[in-house]
Amino acid sequence: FYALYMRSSLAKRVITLHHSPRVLDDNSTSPAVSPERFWGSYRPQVYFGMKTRSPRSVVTGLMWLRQFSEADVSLRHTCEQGDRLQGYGWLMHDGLSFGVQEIRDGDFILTTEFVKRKGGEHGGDWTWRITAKQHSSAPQPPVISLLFYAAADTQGSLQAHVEDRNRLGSITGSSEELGNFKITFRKPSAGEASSAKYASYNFLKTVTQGLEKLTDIVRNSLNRRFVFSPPSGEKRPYIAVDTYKPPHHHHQQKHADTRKESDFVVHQVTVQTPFQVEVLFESGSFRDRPNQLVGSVMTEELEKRKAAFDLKFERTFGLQAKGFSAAQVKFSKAALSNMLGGMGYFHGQSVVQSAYNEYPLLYPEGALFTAVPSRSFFPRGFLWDEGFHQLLLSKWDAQVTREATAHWLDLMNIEGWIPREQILGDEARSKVPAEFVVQRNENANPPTLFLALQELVEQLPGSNEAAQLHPTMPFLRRLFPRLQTWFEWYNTTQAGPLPNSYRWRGRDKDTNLFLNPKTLTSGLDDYPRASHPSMDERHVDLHCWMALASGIMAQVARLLGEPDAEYDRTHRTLSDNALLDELHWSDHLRAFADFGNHTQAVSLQQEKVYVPPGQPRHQFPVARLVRSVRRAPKLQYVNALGYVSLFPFLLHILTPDSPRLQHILRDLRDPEKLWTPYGLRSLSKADPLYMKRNTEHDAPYWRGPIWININYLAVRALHYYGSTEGPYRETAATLYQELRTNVVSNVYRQYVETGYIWEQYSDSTGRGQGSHPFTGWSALTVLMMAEQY
Ligand code: 6A9
Repeated sequence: FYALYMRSSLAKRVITLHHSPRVLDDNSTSPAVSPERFWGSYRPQVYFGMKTRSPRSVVTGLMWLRQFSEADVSLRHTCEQGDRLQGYGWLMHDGLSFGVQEIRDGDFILTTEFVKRKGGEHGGDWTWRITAKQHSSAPQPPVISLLFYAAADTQGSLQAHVEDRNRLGSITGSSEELGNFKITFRKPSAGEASSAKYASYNFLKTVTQGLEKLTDIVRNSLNRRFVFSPPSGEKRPYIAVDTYKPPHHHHQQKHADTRKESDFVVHQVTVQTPFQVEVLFESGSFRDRPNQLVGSVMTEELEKRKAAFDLKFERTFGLQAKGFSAAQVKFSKAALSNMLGGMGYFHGQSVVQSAYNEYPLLYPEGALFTAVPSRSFFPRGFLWDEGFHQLLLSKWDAQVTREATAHWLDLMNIEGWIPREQILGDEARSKVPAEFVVQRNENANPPTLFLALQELVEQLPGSNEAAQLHPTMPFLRRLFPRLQTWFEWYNTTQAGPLPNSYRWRGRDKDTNLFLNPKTLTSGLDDYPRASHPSMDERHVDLHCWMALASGIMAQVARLLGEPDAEYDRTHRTLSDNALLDELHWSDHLRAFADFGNHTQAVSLQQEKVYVPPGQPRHQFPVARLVRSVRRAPKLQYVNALGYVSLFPFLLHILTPDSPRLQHILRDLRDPEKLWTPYGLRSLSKADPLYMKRNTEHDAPYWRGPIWININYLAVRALHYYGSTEGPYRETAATLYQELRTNVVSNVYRQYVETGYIWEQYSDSTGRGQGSHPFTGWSALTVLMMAEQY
């Protein structure tokens, strides 16, 4: 009985939240406490949409389609790489009150703008303006349908108000957090001052059982029975939403959706380019508004905010002053804006598992305000990405960094664990294949949020008195108990085999199916580690992350007047260059390295399939690739040269006079190893696993391509060693200039050529590759341009 009891109480630990008071008050994101951040473009997964920072927000959004195309109906809604847009993203966004986005879709360009206005008790008003222009000089300007919608999420209600037959003039509604509100759809015009344009109207009023179903509901309701007949032009049938009947729940349907139905209303306007159309949201509690935020008032507001944005951007990053061209500054604004405009507010439960659960469990419900790596492919929170995101955002708006960090730390369980990938809510879940959903509590991810905290601490005023009055201080005070547990969690659960060594848990188990079993938890996925995962491993990157984390723990503790001696001692120990040498320097490789049970004599080969004599070959399974090990592994340093070898340098653990720097700087500058004209490649060109697939289905990822987060750390480290006294100061300073120029020029060039910022860059051509747009850590290019580290 006791054993059983123990087991079930251990099983509950993984879903028991940390006991210290939350960093965020329950109502911290409410319109009463934070009215100016209540509404926002917090739906990064759609091309254009807004919601509030509340658990079950009414959402608003835009879909569109081009009429009279040869091709199939191309309904646009969620950001999809398959849509093959030539480019889209926020060009300006202050993270607070306005944004300007440009979307290039074939022969037309949509500009989507919003402006918010304070007033009342529910987060105020906002107006959207969509401007459509013909892009190329096609014989006829395209006819486009914009589909504006509002959808409730299990609470609140929406009423559709129809004027003249098919035209939905407005939606009124109410919800717990918004009170009463009205959304008005203005008629399109050719431009702000010009008169109305011919347009056709349609609408849909129905219900949905979840926000992830909106696209399908609209798609299934589309009908070609409508006729577009402009006064001076031919009549043509066009596609529009039609009365939609929710599917019947038959008794046979075992897994019929039993979720609550919520109102969903769509307004469709079909009009030929060029045109402009406005939608306004008015909050019922906002009673004394001076005028409506439309037409010239809207234009004026937009102009004001754009000017303020430009001013703040230059004040913050000083790129014009540094001599960057107007086009480069525009690119840089787009990079920052798309990170800000890509911030999401998610709500829901992770699916988690520990060694004590036979089946995965649902984590407690939680909220996450976070930036996302990519609006199309990964529109959700990733733990170690977020530390990099906040390095940039903290320069723009430290409050964003405090709030995002607080949300992340409030997701910690009693053990001190934070799930690495946050897939919260059905909408987020619908984008992730089942096998990637479950998060395991043995698994870490680099504690990069310490980098962001370091930045917040550095921003504190110099005098202790002034510092104590700064808003970062109460934040740190509330954060501290959680930081302590978080640090302790890494320090204990990821401990290595020797004192003061560390080991990533959660490496791939089926060793023989991979050329080198992956280490997703380290963030560097397929970067080569010991060929045979074992308890004897020690990982140099994790060692360095812990040296960094302990140093910042000590710093924060001192600021707060908390005991710092233990953290300080750990920091000194882990930063001790002699210890680092002992644990991780390989004389043979002349590089820092992981240690473990390793052989480099591995390759992928076709599995032998036994076909009995006389039997037809095709009746037997196709041979798959499996690993063949030609020489037995033994305990030794891992012969990989790449990002992991650089960590003692990347995180400034090496003292400026360390002779190891000489080797590192040499490898870094060697084109046969890490150097390329576009940035540092992840794995040496001379490495046996350079650009090798891990399985037949698994292309090289961190085995050659250039990643901007690590290049940012490298540029920052060169800046540090290049401006600190020591024998390698000059070499570092020269390399700093070169590497910075290479990375910045290439990311910029690719943006101009392709319309996107990318997840990684090819080390042979510099071409952007992987998911896009990727304005997570690749947007750190802005900081390299600004030389702010
Ligand atoms: C797979 C696909 C519809 C991989 O940027 C997020 C992470 C990084 O943290 C990590 O370091 N990316 C890097 O190696 C992307 C991970 C995406 C995993 C989800 C599911 C669903 O596609």
